[in-house]
Amino acid sequence: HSNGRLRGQQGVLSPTDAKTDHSRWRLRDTNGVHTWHYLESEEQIAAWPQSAAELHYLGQDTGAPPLPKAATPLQAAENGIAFYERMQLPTGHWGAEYGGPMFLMPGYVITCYVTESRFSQAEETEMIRYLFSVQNLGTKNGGDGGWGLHVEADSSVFGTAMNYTTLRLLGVPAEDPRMRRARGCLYDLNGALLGPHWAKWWLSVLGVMEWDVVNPVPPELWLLPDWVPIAPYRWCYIWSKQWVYPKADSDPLIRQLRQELFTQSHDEIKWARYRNAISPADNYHPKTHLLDFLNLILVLLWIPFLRTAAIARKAEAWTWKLIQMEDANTDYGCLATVNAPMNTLACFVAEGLDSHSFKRHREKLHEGMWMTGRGMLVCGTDGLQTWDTSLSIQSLTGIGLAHEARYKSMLLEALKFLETQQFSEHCQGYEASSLYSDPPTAKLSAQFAYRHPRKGGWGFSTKCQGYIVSDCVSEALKAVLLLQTTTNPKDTSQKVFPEVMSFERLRWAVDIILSMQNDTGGIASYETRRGSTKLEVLNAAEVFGRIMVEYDYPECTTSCVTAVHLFRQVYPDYRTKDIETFMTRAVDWIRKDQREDGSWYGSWGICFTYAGFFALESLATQGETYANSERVQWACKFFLDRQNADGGWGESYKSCETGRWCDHPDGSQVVQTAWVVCAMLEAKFPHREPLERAVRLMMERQQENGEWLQEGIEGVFNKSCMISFPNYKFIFPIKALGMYARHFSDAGAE
Ligand code: LAN
Repeated sequence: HSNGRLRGQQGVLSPTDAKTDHSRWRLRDTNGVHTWHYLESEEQIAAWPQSAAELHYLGQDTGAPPLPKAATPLQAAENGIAFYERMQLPTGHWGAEYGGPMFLMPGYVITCYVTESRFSQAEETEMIRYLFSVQNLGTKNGGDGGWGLHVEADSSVFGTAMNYTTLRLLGVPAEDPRMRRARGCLYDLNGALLGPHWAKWWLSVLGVMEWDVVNPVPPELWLLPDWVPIAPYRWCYIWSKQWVYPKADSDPLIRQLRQELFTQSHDEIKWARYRNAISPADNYHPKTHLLDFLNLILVLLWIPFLRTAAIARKAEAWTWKLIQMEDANTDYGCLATVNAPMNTLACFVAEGLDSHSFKRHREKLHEGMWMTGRGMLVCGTDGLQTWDTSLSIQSLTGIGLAHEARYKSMLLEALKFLETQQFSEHCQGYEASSLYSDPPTAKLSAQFAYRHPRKGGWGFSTKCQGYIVSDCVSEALKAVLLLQTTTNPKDTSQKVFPEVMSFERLRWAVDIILSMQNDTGGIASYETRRGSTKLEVLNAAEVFGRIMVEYDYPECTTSCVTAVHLFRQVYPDYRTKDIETFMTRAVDWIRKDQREDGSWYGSWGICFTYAGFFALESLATQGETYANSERVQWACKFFLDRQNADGGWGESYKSCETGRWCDHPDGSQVVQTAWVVCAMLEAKFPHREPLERAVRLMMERQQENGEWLQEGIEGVFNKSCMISFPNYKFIFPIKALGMYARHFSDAGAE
């Protein structure tokens, strides 16, 4: 029941679909690294009881007791915490189903199919259930039988061809009525030949298409000088080898897929003619003529005449080296579940089934999988542990409850978790190199796979994953600082939490943050911007926009601004001048990024409600609020003009695609309502009435046990792909209710 209200997300599960026994699934938490296990024996089951968090992830009743009905916003926040606290995992953090993108499981399943390393029976059964549960059938997205780029999207060739193939590889017969519907949808879209680059790449690996259909991704690009960091090297490696599943021609299933995925006869397809063919449903970001032209040169001139075997070998060797560096720096987990199966395949091709690299990859793929009541899915990353934990801590400190004895053990565990997740080393070899300086500065070097310094930072999921992100560093730093400075209100000389992290380690984090500012003043996500945005003319992805270089984001910029702002209050003497300059330039950038209608465009949450909340927090650090700033008034007006009659806000993911506000088809959303309330409170908006109505909505939607139910999807990346943040429905309403109570005094919002 917990995941009960999944608006618009339900497909059609047939009662005859195989299902595992959900009472046997367990989540192992090894210092934050997550793996799901299906217990086979009764002894195992008896020895390892299912926790409330596991029941929650599986969409079942968690046994959380009904609570006294909240009469005031603060009581509602406390009820929310009471429920959320039960979801904390053994090592002190929070976890969640991190689904949304519909192109990740295909990479996993194709890789395991062609390397003949299968999933367990239980996993396969549940992966099939998941894909059917999100198929566009019934009332979902017109019910045409396909899949889109992400769970809430309309059907596309990419989604449909890839997930259809995945289900077939997992053993679903072509005659299943839902598969027939899916084929019908694919044929209406004119078949798999009109898929984007990515679909063509994976289907060529599988041997269902031929490599001629794939626009070239030659690894030679990586032999160019370092200042052109342009190509995705893992694809290059496999492309260069033109590797194909060796049994493709003899495998009956592959031969069937060759008939099922196309509207014309497979043998007669002239593959090279379809290199640039793409369905309008998939073409979010058309390629430029320049890129088409360059591809033509590669195909007509470079590959047949100029690319000697020696060049190819040299380029392959270098891209292989880059793959190995990525593996070493992420313990074979890779940046995300999108490149993890590609690196897995590369290691298989280069080193074989019995190599350490392949075996370790195969294990690590597991960490990206997540079990739900609707089946098993592949997450966007190996989780969101550090990010959600930092935000969760702040929702409590932000509302003045962190000193209370009843929350002490929860918060102390969370603090200790963050301590274990800070990077204590840069990428391999970095510190020993001449590039290293203290404090670190952003330097680009092929020697370190172009990685930014990372010592002192935090990542999004775990330290194991190996990448820092500007805002993950910042939010974690804030969480640690806020807890370590929490005092007993009756005796402010008394600290509530021990000093788990020393000044030394906190200053490393600040050093990292300061190294991430761009010349614009703004801050990007993983690194500083390393090339001109004009490189977008070479964007070959078709399904994504704004991906060739890093961009400045109001969200990341704000996280960094608020982190150094807080740090400066606690340690006023460290790099005082640098911090001052950093903040001034960053907030100036935020001001410039405001649009004419008073809003900010969000890149990581949907959309204007998310970014506006961050931007107003940045301005608040400079004392810029409703009382003294036209720009802030303007931002508040943008929100007030869009408040629904029921007091809430609801914004559709179409806002991200179109760059214009689009109402959510299901009306107000608890999470977005909470973002706006936080935003307006940061702005010190003086009128109570509109916020009171919003608060009432959040209170009405709260369940008896303190929980909020899942509504529409919350997050986004690359403009077109949505991704879920299930804990936001706890983190932000709790924060908003508590902030409201602090600001306006906690009189009942009846
Ligand atoms: C994420 C998810 C979290 C997100 C926030 C922390 C919310 C953001 O503020 C900074 C960027 C970050 C960390 C982020 C970056 C890119 C990620 C890791 C993802 C969107 C999740 C998946 C994505 C990863 C690169 C896979 C992308 C797939 C492609 C097709 C490129």
